[in-house]
Amino acid sequence: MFNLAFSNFNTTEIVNNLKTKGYFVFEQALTEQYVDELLQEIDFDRILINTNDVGVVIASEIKFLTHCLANSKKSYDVIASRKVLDICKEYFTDSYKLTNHRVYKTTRKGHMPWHTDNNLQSGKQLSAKHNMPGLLFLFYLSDVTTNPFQLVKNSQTWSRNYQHEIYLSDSFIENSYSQDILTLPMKKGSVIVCDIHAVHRAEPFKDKDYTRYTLLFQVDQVGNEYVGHGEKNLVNTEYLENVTPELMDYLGFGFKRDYPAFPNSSIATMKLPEVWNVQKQLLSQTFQALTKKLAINLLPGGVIVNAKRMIWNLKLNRSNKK
Ligand SMILES: O=C(O)CCC(=O)C(=O)O
Ligand SMILES: [Fe+2]
Repeated sequence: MFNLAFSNFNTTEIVNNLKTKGYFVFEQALTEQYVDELLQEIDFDRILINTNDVGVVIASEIKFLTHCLANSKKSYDVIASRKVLDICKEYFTDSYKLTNHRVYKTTRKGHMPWHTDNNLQSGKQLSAKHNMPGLLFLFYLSDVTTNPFQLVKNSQTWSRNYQHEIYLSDSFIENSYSQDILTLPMKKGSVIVCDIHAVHRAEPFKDKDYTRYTLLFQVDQVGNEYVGHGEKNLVNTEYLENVTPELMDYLGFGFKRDYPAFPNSSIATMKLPEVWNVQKQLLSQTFQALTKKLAINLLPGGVIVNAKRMIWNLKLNRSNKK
């Protein structure tokens, strides 16, 4: 999973960086092969509509697999890796929890505002900023040349002064902090860890041929006064190999979760070409469903049961002969 250079990189040094500078960056932390295999687990072309599973949804130009702990073993293994847990264990002074996570594919354009991730929510809405310590982990799953993560250096020390703002304006940051902006174009597999109180964004872009893949997750030191803080973690039990109390606490076993999965999606958050694609798929599936319904309605029930029995026996005979 991780390149040796990252696995062997001293955790205390990572944590010192986080504590003193508010961020830590490592190029190509994940191996290329691992990233390729992770992306193969996710079919970004299959969008959830009356599908009885977790999967991909669309919100404007971004496709999300929010519940990657349930649908991508490779994502699970990164999020629950010893290295990540070690960083958290050393960084936080009290129990910490995974509060949200997702893999997403960004295309064409985006204009993310400057913001911090210390958010409290009431239902779907951001309601206030909190003071809990927290870490944002962001892995690039493709070479990021455009739309890179940007961070305002040292902003974790002053962002509290703007707690009443949901976002900070582009002009405010450009006028007051342009010298402090760190822009991070990096290769596939690179990781950025940063204090959730640091002001950051994905640099705005417009390029119809560009695609960026990202794995993001956030860990907060959730105290008892914030019961319900975080999105629910749907975990595929097949992925859990070594269930320790540490892991259970991190994944939030038995801990209440009040926030809806991000993004809040529906047909209305899809772009017209995507809606059109879905219409095409629906048309062919509707046709299939209609033909099946017609056959079922026309044939007596007994005939269908007998046909199924015949098919079953044919298959059985064929496999017995092998
Ligand atoms: O994708 C990125 O570069 C930043 C994402 C981010 O900050 C967020 O989703 O809160
Ligand atoms: Fe963010």
